[in-house]
Amino acid sequence: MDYQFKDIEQKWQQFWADNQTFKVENNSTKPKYYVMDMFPYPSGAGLHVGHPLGYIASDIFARYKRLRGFNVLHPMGYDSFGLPAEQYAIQTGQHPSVTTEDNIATYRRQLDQIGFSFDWSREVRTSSPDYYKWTQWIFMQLFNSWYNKAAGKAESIAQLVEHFETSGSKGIDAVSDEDTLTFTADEWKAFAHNAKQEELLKYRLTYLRESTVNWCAALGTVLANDEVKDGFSERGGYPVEQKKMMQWSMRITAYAERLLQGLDTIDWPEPLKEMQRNWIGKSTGASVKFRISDFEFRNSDKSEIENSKSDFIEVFTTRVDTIFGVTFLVIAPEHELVDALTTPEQKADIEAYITQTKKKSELDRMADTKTVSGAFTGSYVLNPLNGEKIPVWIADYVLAGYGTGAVMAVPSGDQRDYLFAKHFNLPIVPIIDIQNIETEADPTKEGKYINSDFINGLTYKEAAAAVVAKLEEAGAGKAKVNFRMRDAIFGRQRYWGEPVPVYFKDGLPYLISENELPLLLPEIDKYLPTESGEPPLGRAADWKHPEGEYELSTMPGWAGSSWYWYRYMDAHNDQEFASKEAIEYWKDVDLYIGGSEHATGHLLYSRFWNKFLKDLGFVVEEEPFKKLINQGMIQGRSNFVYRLIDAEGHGTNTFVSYGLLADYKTSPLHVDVNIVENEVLNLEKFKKFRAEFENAEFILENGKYICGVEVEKMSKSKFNVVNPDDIIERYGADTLRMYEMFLGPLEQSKPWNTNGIEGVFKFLRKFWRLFHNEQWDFRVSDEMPTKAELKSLHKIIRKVEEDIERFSFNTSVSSFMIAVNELTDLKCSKRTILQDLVIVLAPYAPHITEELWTLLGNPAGSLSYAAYPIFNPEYLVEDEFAYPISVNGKTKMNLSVSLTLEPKDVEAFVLANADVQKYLDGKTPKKVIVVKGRIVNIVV
Ligand code: ANZ
Repeated sequence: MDYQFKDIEQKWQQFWADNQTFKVENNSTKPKYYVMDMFPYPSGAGLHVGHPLGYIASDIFARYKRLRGFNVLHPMGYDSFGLPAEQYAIQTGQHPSVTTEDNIATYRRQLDQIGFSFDWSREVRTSSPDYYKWTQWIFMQLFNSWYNKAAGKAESIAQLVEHFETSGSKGIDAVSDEDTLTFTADEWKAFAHNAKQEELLKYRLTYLRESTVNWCAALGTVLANDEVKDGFSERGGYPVEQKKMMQWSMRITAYAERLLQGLDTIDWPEPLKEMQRNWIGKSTGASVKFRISDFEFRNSDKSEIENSKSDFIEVFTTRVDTIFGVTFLVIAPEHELVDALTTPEQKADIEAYITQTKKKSELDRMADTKTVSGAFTGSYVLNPLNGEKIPVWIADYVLAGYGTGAVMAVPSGDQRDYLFAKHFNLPIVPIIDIQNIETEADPTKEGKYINSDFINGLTYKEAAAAVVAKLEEAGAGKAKVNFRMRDAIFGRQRYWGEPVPVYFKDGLPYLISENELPLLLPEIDKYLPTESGEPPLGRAADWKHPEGEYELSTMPGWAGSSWYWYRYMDAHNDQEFASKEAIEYWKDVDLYIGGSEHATGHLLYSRFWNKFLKDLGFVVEEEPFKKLINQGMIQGRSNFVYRLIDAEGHGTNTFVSYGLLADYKTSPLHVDVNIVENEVLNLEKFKKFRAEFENAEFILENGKYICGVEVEKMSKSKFNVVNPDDIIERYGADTLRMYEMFLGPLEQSKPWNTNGIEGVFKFLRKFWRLFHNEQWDFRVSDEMPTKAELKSLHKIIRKVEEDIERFSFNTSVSSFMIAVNELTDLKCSKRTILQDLVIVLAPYAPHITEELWTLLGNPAGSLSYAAYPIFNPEYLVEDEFAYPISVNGKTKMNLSVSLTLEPKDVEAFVLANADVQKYLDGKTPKKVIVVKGRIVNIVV
């Protein structure tokens, strides 16, 4: 029979499902291998051909690893909480769970058609209560933990309380809020219950914090920094403003150093690691306290300064060596001391400036390095080393959330400070002996300090150390490491997410008890905030904890995806998020494939939760994803038609073919790529593409309408979306799989171009033909293979092995084509050759190979667990060599001689050759030089 891909593919997909071919157990004598994909958010649009790219690669790898004798875990699931289903619910009233269900069904149907070897018995859905029960449980563990810096890990709040009860706050070295209290054991015991709870909240790894958030009014929620692009929401493009709100936060900063160190231990793409390093943003420097000068001269309320428990401004600097060049201080407009520092004369200026900065987002503030703006508070501080009086300004280039929200400005050392000083006519004290102060001082230049007291003449390193020592002596500063990363906001004012397992009593949060988990998402009448502006959960009638009010925000999108690889290990466990045995067996993900857009979101949060779970002893590995690959984007390949413009400049209903554009005035228009083949427009289909084209006319070239082409993002609005269903319908899944790999290196972005797919399809048909005679009857022979056949086979065995191990999937495809061409030319139908070839091709084209494998007489379904053929280098040894034969130094011809012959036999063989004789012209050679495997030189 000819290659009937449809029947074959359906048959095997059904077989795999019925027989649970890819179900794995959590134990085996084989070594384990865990291959995971970034699970999809099931959107309404379904999959386009770009989505499966990574899934196909990981599936090839998983299938290959099975053939190599590994016990392979290759699961799939759905990241099914999220905004689009909720937006749809707002528009249509349909419950997001219904939309989600429908979308999952579409995804599943599409995924099944591609022939993935997923163990579907382990499917997870983050929105299902038996999953989010454990997301809530992890939240509870975080709430019940604090970070002990001395121990370098998270410990239980109960341990902290015990310490407070025996030793008070002394000896606690924690990552906590800034404003923790100092107390003795007796004082602690005397604290009221609420005061204790308030204090503990400052230590918990998930805690409430008033923070400036990215508030998107149109979406009715807070967004993470990476969900905001240039002041607009990434989803929907709605404006985002800065707003203060009480929010759940995750103390990810506790793990900053470990998150940084861990990067050196994992096999991830370097650019991705670099993005995480930048995000974490470690800076080594110093904190310096500048005492506030003369505050009795000011009218402002002194008690404010006393209340804030400081009569100094603390700055963070990476250039403490420049302290003698400080001529003013700048604090963020949001700094807590602004009110206290503002003198009555300056009040109007300062207030006007604050109003102005509120309009700018933090991103704008960071991005703008040109505009200079600020206002003087009217107050001064004193330089701790030379006692100089320094004015304090506010300006929006200083960010409230970074360092201490205050900088010592050194106009002779820092570009922004320089521009600021110039603009406001503030003094500039040169401290480094270089000509051009606009060039940032080079800290590696040695012995260049001037006007800098005791550090004049020192090197940069010596200077920094000397200044820190002096500051420490004076109690005015110390060395400090600062991280740019902030604690992560952990809440959304939305419906379709995990409820936070917390209720409030007297304004303080308490966990519900573990046996109340899962805290189910309640039903509500509308998916909108309440009239009083509370999140949608505020609408739920009778949704109340016996002890108090439930938290009304839900968890953010990243909650469920921060631990899902563990759930796959033991997906149906209702006692634990995964059993200890399962975790000890699978340990971590060996290969994780997904998009680079998750570089700082998901991949950072997952590492954080993993480290936390490790600290508590629930998991065994410090890092969750050993190796990670980012697949490139598949771009769309858009097609265009060109509308003729008439003399008045109006569009007509006539379209000009691409090759004739030079002769006409036209305007381009996207046309559905599905009605274009090899750039030729299907005119009939075009007339039906839109009603307005019904009577379209065409100016053709050579009787055809040729479309223009451009590479763009694949998107509905550009009519360039290619659906895998259509490709499968036409060519089958095996062709789709191979073709997606054939497009180019996995990591690279590349345009989808259906033009080359025929070639891949023809290859599979040719492969099928190897096993059949002219009449398409299945026929293989049991004859011994020839050397040439063995050579072809072993070349591909080695090539595919090398390629897959290097994740170079595209290069194998062309090698398969070469192998099949060679074997076709050799008219090879030998069982031993073809059977091994089937195994080697199986990871790429699993359906056609399963069919042939059974036709070869093997038990159905056993191909997935066959053994990958062992490469034998002997078959590749060349046994003949085409010697260049040179006569008196001139190469005359080439002559193939067996490489097993010794030089004197080669000589005899060559001289006996009739053609060589002709060149010798009857003469007897004076000398014959044979270099084995290289050349034969005859001197006459
Ligand atoms: C004095 C100085 C002199 C500085 C000099 C730089 C150059 P990174 O590496 O990013 O940590 N800074 C500190 N806190 C800030 C804030 N909240 N907003 C804006 N800028 C802030 O940079 C740290 C440096 O950035 C610090 O060192 C401080 O300026 C500024 F020649 O202090 B520097």
